Amino acid sequence: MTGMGVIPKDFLLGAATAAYQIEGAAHEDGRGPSIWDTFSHTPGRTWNGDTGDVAADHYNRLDADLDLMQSLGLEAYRFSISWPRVQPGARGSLNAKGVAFYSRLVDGLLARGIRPVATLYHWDLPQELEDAGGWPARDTAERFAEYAARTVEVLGDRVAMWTTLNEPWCSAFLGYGAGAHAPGRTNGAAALAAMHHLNLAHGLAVPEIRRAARNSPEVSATLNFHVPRPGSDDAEEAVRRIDALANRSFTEPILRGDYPDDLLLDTAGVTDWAFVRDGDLAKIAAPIDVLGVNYYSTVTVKEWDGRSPRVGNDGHGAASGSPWPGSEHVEFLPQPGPQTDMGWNIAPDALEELLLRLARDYPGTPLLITENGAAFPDVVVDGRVRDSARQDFIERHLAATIRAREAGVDVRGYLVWSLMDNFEWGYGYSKRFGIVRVDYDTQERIVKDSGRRYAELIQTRSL
Ligand code: GBH
Repeated sequence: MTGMGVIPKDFLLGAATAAYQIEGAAHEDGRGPSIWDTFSHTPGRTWNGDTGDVAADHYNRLDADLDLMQSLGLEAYRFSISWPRVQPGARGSLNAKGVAFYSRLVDGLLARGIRPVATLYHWDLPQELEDAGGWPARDTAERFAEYAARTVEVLGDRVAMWTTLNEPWCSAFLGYGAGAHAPGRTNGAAALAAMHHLNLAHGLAVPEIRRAARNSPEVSATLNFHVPRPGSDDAEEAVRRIDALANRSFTEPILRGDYPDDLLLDTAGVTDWAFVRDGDLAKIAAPIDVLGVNYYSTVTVKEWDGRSPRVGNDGHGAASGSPWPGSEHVEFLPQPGPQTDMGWNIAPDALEELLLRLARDYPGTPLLITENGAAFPDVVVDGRVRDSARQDFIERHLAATIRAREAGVDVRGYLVWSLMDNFEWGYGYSKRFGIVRVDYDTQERIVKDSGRRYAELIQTRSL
């Protein structure tokens, strides 16, 4: 059956979003400020000065958006909970109005037969915690575990799948190293301390979630994976360095209870690693039930020869720092082949390869694609959004995922990024990832051709 694939009945198909990217309502119902409010309101930090103040106004359009999800036939919906909305100031009891919103969201999903997949942290750190040191400070990990416990206490009777952190690599290395994300700091040692405290936050939260949930939930972390490719004949070392800093910096402590030796060596000139205390690694390695995998593209790397002009250290725009402490000399070459509107190359085979590798390196850990998708400029013709490039992207990556599953990888589902167009962080509203178009003037939603096709895939279960 060449070109045809069957999507198994128990393979979960859904879509994902994140609080700051869609909710808006930045000042409503007692929500406090996060580092992304501060960052996006700082001139020069985001494209066009865009902020998430209004975004897709999802906070005020919840019921209509739930109906939209139902009309697409989604089996699962991955959303994130805004920490500053449910616990403004990051201390003490929860904000009832903030909790009420997520409670309505969860009930609305369950009423429509859609499985809620809740992420506790998708980058919106309460500003008060950043003022006290942010992720480079150990206390932030303790505060996160407490917020997780309190939040699961109120929603854990209905949510069966929890994710601690979304893409801690981005929080640590884009936030504190490159400065391309909030809080916009550019210090390699701080980025590595942030990495460790994010790992610790995850590990401290896992038992809290299990204790507070009362329904034996599936607990996970979501990591973003870089798939580095050699950009020259002698690029093995560059590939190894990027894999260590981007991938094994999180998979090894979380799934094996240790930091890789090569990572320690590569960063020895940047930090003495004194932030790792006795007992931390055992806590970080608290068993999880699922690993969330976010995959977008490969990167092509090589060692800088020290002579020719150095190529930029990745596609993170105007950032003044580096997300690669100790490996700043690695060059990121322009990507061969077709690309999305982000300048990221399109490589579905690399997703299949990544899944096979994770299954081999970390056997016994079920996987879930928690994000995969693409930005393309929309072509709107007579009110219809002709986004065949996005449709093709999704179909090919879903097919790659199914191939990995047929090869024996325990991959449980695929959640497309994103349900709807949204605030694309430093790129503001200039990039559209949705399978549903958002008109930011009217807040009208239009299901794109990719969304129609996705709904059909869910129904027919054939590719
Ligand atoms: C995710 O980040 C986020 O979870 C989500 O909020 C966001 O909207 C979505 O993806 C789309 O960006 O940058 O050239 O080095 C993904 C972040 C994307 C970071 C791929 C690493 C590698 C290519 N990752 N990127 S490059």
